[in-house]
Amino acid sequence: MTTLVMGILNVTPDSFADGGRHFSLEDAIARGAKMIEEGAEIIDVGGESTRPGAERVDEESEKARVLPVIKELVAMGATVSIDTMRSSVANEAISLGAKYVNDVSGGLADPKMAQLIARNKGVQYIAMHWRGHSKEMNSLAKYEDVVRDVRRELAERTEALVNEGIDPDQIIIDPGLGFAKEASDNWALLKDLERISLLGFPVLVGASRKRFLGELLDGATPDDRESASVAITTLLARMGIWGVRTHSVKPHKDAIKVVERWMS
Ligand code: PMM
Repeated sequence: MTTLVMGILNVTPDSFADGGRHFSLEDAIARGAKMIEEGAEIIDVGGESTRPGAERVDEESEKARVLPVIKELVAMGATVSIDTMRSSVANEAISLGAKYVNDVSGGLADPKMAQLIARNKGVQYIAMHWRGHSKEMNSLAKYEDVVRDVRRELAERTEALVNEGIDPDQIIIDPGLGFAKEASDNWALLKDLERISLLGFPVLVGASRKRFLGELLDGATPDDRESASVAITTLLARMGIWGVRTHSVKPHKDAIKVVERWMS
């Protein structure tokens, strides 16, 4: 199965990776349209920055940022994902046609999220490994064995989601690189991702332009982490991962094509 590319459309003024360049509505839509043209299978629209230390955005501002963009992208025929921890935002996004709910908290931030997904069987739910909001997450990066601990916490989370009525088929899991993780934790998770896959759910990975790549590359800026991000996509595609969440689309699509041809 081909690895899917989920293009990131952060509609926030402070997203660490794109410096808020995609903040205006017209710009966001144009950027989304370009990602569709380049072959992104899913466009992930987010209105709240999850950068370490970030303040939470209020619900109304979050809706005002993402909903008009989702409406336009759905009208263009795109498969849209809403990146939110709030069930109220997810609910309106679903009404506008979003087919994925990407919840970095895996349902922990909003107790009503699981019920919403359980009621919407046509929606896929991405449950990421998460231990707490951005303001506190750096202090929560404490593991005995990061792969074992993340795997156990994801297993507990998915079990709780299924107990709330979500179909296992609706669930995609994500190890949550950079979320309550040190650089070494991210590398350990990538190296041993197979153990996370063994939980039996499709796996999405978001490594694109993250800080641990900057650390590896002697302080490279987010834009300068692009080739390293593509290298990670190549390795993930080689292991048959379900999807990658990336800022650029074309270079990642090309990398996946190379892997597919190589393996054919
Ligand atoms: N990372 C960010 C935001 N949302 N969602 C998922 N499922 N996985 C991630 O790794 C993830 C995410 C933060 O990165 P960004 O600010 O570059 O979007």
